[in-house]
Amino acid sequence: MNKHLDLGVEVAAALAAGRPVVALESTIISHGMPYPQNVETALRVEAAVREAGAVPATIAILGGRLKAGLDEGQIRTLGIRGRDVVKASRRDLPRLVASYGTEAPVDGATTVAATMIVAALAGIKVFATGGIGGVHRGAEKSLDISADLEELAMTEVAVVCAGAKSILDLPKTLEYLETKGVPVIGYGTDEFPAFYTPRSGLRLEERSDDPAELARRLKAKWELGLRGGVVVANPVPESEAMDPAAIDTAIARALAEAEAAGVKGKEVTPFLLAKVKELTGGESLESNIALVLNNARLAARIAAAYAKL
Ligand code: PSU
Ligand code: MN
Repeated sequence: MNKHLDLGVEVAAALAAGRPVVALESTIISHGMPYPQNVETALRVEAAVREAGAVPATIAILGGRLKAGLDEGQIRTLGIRGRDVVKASRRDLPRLVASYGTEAPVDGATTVAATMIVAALAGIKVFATGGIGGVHRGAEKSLDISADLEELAMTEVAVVCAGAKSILDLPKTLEYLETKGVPVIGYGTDEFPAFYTPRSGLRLEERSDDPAELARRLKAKWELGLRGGVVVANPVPESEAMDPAAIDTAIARALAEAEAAGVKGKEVTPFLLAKVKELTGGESLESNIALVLNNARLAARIAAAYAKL
């Protein structure tokens, strides 16, 4: 066990007994959704993981300690503080951890990249979220590429997501993952899903329709000594999907506003997420919540199958 990491009681017991555990990220709580829906969703996602037979481990950094497994009060606090909590990716972990025991210990909400790191330290193999970061549109000029992609290249955790939002350049994101040798497996689909919509028009080479078979692919990858993660791309249920034209319009406007406001670095993604939400009203939030729940249930089934191998 890493000296900087605390496991929740239930998480520790499940891991020790080889029972299934699903990691959950916290940037989606603090920076990805507004209060109070962020807290409600985080708690519903934990309940969905439990109903599907696994133990949820929401991951964050509290007072400079890495945490895998939060209680309701801790989740609530992250949701209420929102964007005042540090958005913590790989590069932020040393600074936050070093703040432990000082007069000003720092809290951080973990991105996909940082959640993967903490999950790997804890021995958790399956992680559910909404969407991963990726190559941003205009990356040929800005070089804005999420640290999530490099993490997927390095860290042995499977990330169940609904693809990525088209605030990103989805073809370039898939090219990057191919270069880095990261399998991208469509769950019940031959296409990469585009978060709010089940289809992007981009074909995937891998598909699986069965959580047990998917778990065997994870096992095979890691038994081969191939480092890095796997993307499990689980499309939003058709009944909860958005109208592609409406979401495209909102995204185009959000991107133009980000450009005009000169938003840079780690602020880009939270800015775009907030704008898209503003421009689409409650509808995008509804489908966001539905797809995260859908991913949590699939992740629990994969984790349960993996635990039996
Ligand atoms: N995409 C979403 N919702 C999110 C995020 C991305 O649809 O909440 C968050 C995740 O935590 C992801 C992070 O890891 O944003 C990526 O940020 P960046 O692009 O700065 O790497
Ligand atoms: Mn970025």
